[in-house]
Amino acid sequence: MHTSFANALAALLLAGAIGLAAAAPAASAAPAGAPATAARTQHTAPDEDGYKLWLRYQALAPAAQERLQAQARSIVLAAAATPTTSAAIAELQRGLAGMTGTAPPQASALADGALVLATPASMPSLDAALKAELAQLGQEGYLLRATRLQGRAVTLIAANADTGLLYGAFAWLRAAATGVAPEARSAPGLQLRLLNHWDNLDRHVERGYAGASIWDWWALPEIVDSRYTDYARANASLGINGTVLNNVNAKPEVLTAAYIAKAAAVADVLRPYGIRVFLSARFSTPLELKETDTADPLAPAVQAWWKNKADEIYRAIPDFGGFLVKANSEGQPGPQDYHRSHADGANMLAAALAPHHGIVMWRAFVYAPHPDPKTDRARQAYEEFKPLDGKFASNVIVQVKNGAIDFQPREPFHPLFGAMPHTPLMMEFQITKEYLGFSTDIAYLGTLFSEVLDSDTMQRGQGKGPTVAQVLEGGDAPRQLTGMAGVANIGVDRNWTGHHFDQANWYAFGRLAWNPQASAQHIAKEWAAQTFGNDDRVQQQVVQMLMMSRETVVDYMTPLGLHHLMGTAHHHGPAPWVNDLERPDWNPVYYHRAARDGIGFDRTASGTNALDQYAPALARLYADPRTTPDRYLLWFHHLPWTYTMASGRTLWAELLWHYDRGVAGARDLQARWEALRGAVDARRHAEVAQRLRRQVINAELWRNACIAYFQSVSGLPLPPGVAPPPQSLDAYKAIHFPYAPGRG
Ligand code: BDP
Repeated sequence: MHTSFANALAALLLAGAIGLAAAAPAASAAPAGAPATAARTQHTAPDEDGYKLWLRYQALAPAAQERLQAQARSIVLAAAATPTTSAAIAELQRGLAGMTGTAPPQASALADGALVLATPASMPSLDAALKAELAQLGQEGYLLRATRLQGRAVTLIAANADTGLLYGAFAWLRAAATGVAPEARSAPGLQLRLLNHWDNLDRHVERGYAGASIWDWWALPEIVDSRYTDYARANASLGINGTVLNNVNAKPEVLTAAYIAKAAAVADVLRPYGIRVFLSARFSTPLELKETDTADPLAPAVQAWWKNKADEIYRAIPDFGGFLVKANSEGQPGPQDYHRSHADGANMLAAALAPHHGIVMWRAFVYAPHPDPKTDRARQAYEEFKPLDGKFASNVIVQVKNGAIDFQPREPFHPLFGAMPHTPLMMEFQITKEYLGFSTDIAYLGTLFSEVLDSDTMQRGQGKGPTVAQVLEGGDAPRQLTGMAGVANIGVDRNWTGHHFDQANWYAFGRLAWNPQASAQHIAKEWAAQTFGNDDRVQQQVVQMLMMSRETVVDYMTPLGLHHLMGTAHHHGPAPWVNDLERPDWNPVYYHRAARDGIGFDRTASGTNALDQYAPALARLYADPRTTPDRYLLWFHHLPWTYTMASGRTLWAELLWHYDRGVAGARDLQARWEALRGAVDARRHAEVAQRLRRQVINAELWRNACIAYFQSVSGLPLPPGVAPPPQSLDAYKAIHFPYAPGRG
């Protein structure tokens, strides 16, 4: 056994199997573990621009450096050499060089202190217990161990496939950078862990606040930006394994030969990192390209067109993931244009992709084109999709937004989760902050995502689950497909996300897609340590800022279950007064229903009864405002301004209290950051400080405009201690943002 391992290893070494990419230059920053006091008094940290994201690999404190060096004196590949293992080794070398401040370890034969990457196939001598553990971890899971191999004390990264080794390498580096013991083993809870880019072919990013699209469609396929490799590294470090390159509001041209070649060039860069490329497909593509005279999914010519198109794509991209489709939603074409169902449409595309093992992600974000004024937009996705449960082909997964309206600062979980037991459902979160202050306001979405994932659907009764996370993971019945998608917040800004803190949202999404039951706070700590270093004071402060930030935004924008009060089209700033848009359900007044008698949307049996779409235990609980959590109160109930809250305050006073708490929270964020001046490099400190100033202005605007408006409706005086808005309601109404970024 031992000999066969040694032989295999020797063969690999001889074959030059071990990739020896040039390591990044050793970092010159002050040791991240330096005492906080030193950091406070000296301005030694060199400026950083944020490009490296959480993969900074800063030099550790001397003792930690020694420990790390002892664990990786050399690197041994005991697995088939592939572009993916080369990427893993290059990353280990880059990380070790940075964190230990020395030359990267080189390939060698097995020796004490080696860092070994092994698969059972290439290393039959692996201990039986380890092999048994590995057998449970699939193709993407990994084991990390300090163990003995052939009598040598080594650090072992073991996996069944090269992608698992890559993920294991990143996990090991993460543990080293954050100063914690690595998790002994890990495997993803969900299969599809995808970014959705809402990027157009002209590089405008719909709801993008970090500059133009990173995909330079014009330059591709000949010109391939090196940034794509760093994008892949960042995603692989989190376990993200797929990316939809183009906007769900898709153009037909993306499926022409020229664009398929461009997508193939991107796929070639991402492939070694375990990331597959997907495309958003416009349902009427063949018709619009004038290659068929209908887009009816039951027309044989249409079916043949899609089949040929799938064949063509797979010739260029053999591991193409499949299509994401927005159909019969907000003016997009779809099967209903031909009186066919969502299932007819999805299954037709699925049949074209099935021979190649591709999938269709069919979005459930739909609402009727001609709304009945009496109905409730929150009900519509459920009404259209619930009757189709069990009718989708096995390579279709329905992609459902986290809430029934639209990525609001807070929504109850979507009633479809738990309601379609015979259909795989994947989560769609929005990482870009369309409704939470773009990339100027700090709002850590780890807490938003976890709040949704941890929600009890009560399908089995109150407190009995399954949670939304468990539904996604397959619930009681193992699913063929599981997944989570996040609408990306990435652009060409040097720091990728516009706001340094918005990197945390990309990070949190990836970590939760890997493990939907992970803790948002734990993720925040990991991110803070890797992004700003291991100075305890910095780390604690940053984590506190992250953890309070989303609630702060909810407080100043949409407290107590209010929703969709944002400015028309661009969704920036307060506009609760808007009542004149083309569709009633685009107007903020439709959602808050504030009048002299009270405020809130009655979704109980006396109103639209959207509550009825939830499991009976939950519907019963939320039917009564007394047993509805305050955070969802006005989502489900229309209540008098004088309604007494659990706090003892009236609803009116409570609303004002939240607005004031929101502004105080924004100022607190600013003060906390100010206290870190000198402890964080000057450039990133200044860039965040500027945005925090802007966030305070935004919070004040929201608070003042909403109070001015709701007071004009309630007619109630402000209680003592509540400052009157400094301007008139008309003055707030006159504020417009015609050139706000990111519009659709
Ligand atoms: C809304 C966005 C719009 C998207 C739409 C969607 O405002 O730009 O196209 O969602 O998810 O939130 O399809």
